[in-house]
Amino acid sequence: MPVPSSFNDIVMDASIRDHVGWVWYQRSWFASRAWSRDHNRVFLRFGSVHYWAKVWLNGKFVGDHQGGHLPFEFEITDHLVTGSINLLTVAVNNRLHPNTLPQGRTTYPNSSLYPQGYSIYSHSCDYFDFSGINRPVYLYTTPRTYVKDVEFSANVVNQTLGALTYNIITSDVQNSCTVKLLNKYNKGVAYSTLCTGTLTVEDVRPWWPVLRTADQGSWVRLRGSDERYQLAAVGRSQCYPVTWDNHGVQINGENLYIHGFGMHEDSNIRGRGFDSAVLMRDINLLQWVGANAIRTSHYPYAEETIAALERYGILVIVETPGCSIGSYDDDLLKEHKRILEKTIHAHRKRANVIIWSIANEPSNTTRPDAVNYFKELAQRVRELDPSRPSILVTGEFAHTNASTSAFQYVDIIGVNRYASWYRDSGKLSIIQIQVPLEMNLWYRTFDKPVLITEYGAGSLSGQHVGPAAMWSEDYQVQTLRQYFRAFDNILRSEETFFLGEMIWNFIDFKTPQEYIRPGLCVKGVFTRDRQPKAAAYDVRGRYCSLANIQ
Ligand code: GCB
Repeated sequence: MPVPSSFNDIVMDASIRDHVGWVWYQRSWFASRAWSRDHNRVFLRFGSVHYWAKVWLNGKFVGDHQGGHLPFEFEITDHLVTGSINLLTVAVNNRLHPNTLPQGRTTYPNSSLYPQGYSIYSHSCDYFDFSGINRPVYLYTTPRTYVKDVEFSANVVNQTLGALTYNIITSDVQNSCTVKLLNKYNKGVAYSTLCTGTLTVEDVRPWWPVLRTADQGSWVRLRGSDERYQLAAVGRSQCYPVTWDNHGVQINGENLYIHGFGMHEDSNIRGRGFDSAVLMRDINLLQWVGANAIRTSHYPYAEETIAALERYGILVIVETPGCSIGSYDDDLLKEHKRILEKTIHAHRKRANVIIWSIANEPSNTTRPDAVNYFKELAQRVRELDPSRPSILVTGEFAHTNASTSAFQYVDIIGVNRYASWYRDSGKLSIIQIQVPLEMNLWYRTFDKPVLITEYGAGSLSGQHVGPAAMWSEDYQVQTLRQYFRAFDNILRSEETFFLGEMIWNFIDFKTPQEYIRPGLCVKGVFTRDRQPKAAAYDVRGRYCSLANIQ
């Protein structure tokens, strides 16, 4: 199997495409003597393996990891044989359980209509659960003493004076570090010899989502005191203060209006496998259409993706894999907290990460067990990252007016709403009536900003029906136009609470086999091979004018 890639769509074998359980990967390679342990440490890093990975090197167990959308790594210095061939073995199990995120279920029908031992497997979300080693695998070395991590936060004082507070975490205690802050032309702008401190920079320009050119931004480079280790790029820190209140979210004091998409990591053949060409195509489409934000529905995306979006000034709502949670208990809460912590840890340094999404469409959000569950998770976000707001995304049929529901604990209400699709199918005219009413009701109930995180209509690319009817491109165009009018009405009203609009979905994506969809969720504004449908031109008109782009 190629890596990175999902294994499902590579082969002409349905039993592999639909496989649930263990699969084994093996790879051998020659490790240079230059990597010898006298001078270096060697690490093995996985961008993500879906869902549970067990790793051996040369037959010796190295470690395991659970969680299908998060990076993990092991130090393999003591397992590696330099000057020789090494054998890496990775066992991967994609079976989801009621206590994994997302949840899955295996049932055994008690019926003579099925053979003995027959099992039925399903998972909680509607996307195809692509599995395998989905993201890149890296081998890298560090010196024996090395920089393990850098914590930092930045602020702008007095309009143009930047202050970067940092803490360098090293593998062994160090008395001094060489710290140099570079601007985007790689010119040093601040220096220190302390491992913990604050650097100030004159004349900084506050960050704002830009659309068009890639901005390398100001990177921080740090050198360990042994002069041999340089952390290439730790990414741009959160260089701006995000603030929020019950009316909206501000960046550097300026109100933000979000116009973007819910997405999936999904492409033909590779499935969820990371592909830098697909990523660049997506960024080009996001820029062309004028989007300023995406939500990593319904799991955290590759680090490479968030970093590339940062360079191009596209905001990101990072979501945990808590999709359509159907039952709550202490074990699941523990797992959700663990995954939430790892998600925040993986993406917290990116300037474009603006909101943490705790879950998408949980069920029974008024039930005491759910209320308590989300209270704890919202509290955990606040403890881990008080500098960004949290969001919880409602399902289509959540109770708008139950002020004691789980939504009371988060900072922003995310609303998924498919008027004239799942409800009142084919009745386009109700959109303008229902959508403003409901958004208002969410706001009134919770006194918090409301972001429409999903809305849209399915369209089969190339299908045209006049007058517009469901599944045609015409219907998708008409649906979005009705929503745009509804949003404009909300924005014109006296009350300010509407944080923005996110279409479901950016692209058509693969779904499990079922009779309500033709193998794909076709709500994409672009096809799965990343070509515009008719609706894309309307969206471009609106988003570019919202972004003030000609
Ligand atoms: C939703 C879900 C999303 C689905 C979408 C749909 O509410 O959040 O995962 O794909 O509806 O198209 O049904």
